[in-house]
Amino acid sequence: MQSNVKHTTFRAAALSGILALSVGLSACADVTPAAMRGNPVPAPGIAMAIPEVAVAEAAAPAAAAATVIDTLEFRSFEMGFEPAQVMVAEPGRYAVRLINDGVIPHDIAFADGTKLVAGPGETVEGEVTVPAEGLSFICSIPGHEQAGMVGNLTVAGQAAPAAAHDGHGSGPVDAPIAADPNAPAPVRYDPVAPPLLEGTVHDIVLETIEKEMVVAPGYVQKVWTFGGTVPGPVIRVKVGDVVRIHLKNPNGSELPHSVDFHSSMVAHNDEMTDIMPGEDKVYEWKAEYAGVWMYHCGTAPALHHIANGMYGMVIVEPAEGLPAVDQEYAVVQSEWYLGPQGEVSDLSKAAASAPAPDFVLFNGVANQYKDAPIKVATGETVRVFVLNAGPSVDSAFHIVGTIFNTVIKEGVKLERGNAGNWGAQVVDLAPAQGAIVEFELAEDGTYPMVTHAFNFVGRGALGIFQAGDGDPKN
Ligand SMILES: [Cu+2]
Repeated sequence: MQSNVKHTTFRAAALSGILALSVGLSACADVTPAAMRGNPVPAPGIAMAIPEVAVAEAAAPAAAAATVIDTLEFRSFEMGFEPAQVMVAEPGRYAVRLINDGVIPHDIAFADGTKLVAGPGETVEGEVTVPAEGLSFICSIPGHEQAGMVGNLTVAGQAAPAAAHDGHGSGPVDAPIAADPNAPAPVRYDPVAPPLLEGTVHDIVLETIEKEMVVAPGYVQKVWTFGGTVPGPVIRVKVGDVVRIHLKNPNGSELPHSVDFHSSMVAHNDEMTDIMPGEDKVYEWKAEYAGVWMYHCGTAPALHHIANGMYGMVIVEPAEGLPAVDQEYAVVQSEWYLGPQGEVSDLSKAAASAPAPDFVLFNGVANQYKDAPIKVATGETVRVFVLNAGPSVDSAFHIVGTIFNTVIKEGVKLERGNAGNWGAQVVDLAPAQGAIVEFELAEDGTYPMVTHAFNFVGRGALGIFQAGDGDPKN
């Protein structure tokens, strides 16, 4: 265990500043710890500006200010605190300094409700009272606790506080989440693939929208999206096109976001960097290779931003285009790891080494094409662009009752009419892989679309293609 914080130079240089700050804080009407919300470090002399009456009121608490025992300094980063385990000599009032070395906002939220929030590169100060039994702390920004931003303050000679951290964030969920009978009906994601964008240079606005979504009948989650839907919009271009993505993170978002287009060749630390709420940036790329590609948010923890809805499909056709077919659909397989109703998905579930998603699904909503089948005419040619967005589970994409006569998976092609007349039953897609499959439905009836990993079929990975009226008997 690490002993106390490194405060030597800080203390020598800034003790008087801390004391002044303590007086300033005490002068506020509400001095409860919960009222502290990351007070920026005051400029020198700011305490002198406090009105006289406030100073007078602060006379009694000034004694409390004198009892500040020491200064505890924490650095936050993606994703942790340094130090994370701190032992203090005695219970009592401590000054707290949070230095955010990270590139995204963090906070330090103590179990008693005290919280300091620091933007990237920012330093904030406050105070906390450490009881004899110690205090645990986390970063309360969604996902950060589960990603490792946890720590403990202990008092010398006392047992460590319980690891559980009540009342903060959305900790691990052990009990199954119950369906809410009053949840609205899910919104169906249109599976029809969009047409090729016209022209050769495309300006596309992509907004990172945080919102509530019904992810399965009875289950509402606070999801993060591109463009307000999960998956985000399908972007369809051809080899040689230039795509300029205008990524916007609206004011009012809770989190920074970013985007990573697998269809592009750009430096990770250039186009894919985070943008804060209220910011925007342009991510320009040239479509050099044909394929079915993933795009996703890469902001740390990327697992959480993907698991919470930030992914979509790019179709890059060859320059000469794809042969015409009668129907085209776009299907994205992914997983939901439910958090409590109305909250974000549970990162600790998603991060399990053997992930057990609550739902595996096509186009964001469990069972939506079982409940409202995709209707085609018997015998017509059907093309499906398939992407496995994961984040972590493989797809064994299969349509019961037909055979794929064409599969183009990650640049490898099985083509209708090949010598030998080879066909395919399943296209195997690891997370982030994409494919094109083509088939026909031989007679009127229903043809279930599944991942042939059948443990997931009962968890939402079931859709129906309906040929004709769906009844083979008439
Ligand atoms: Cu994001």
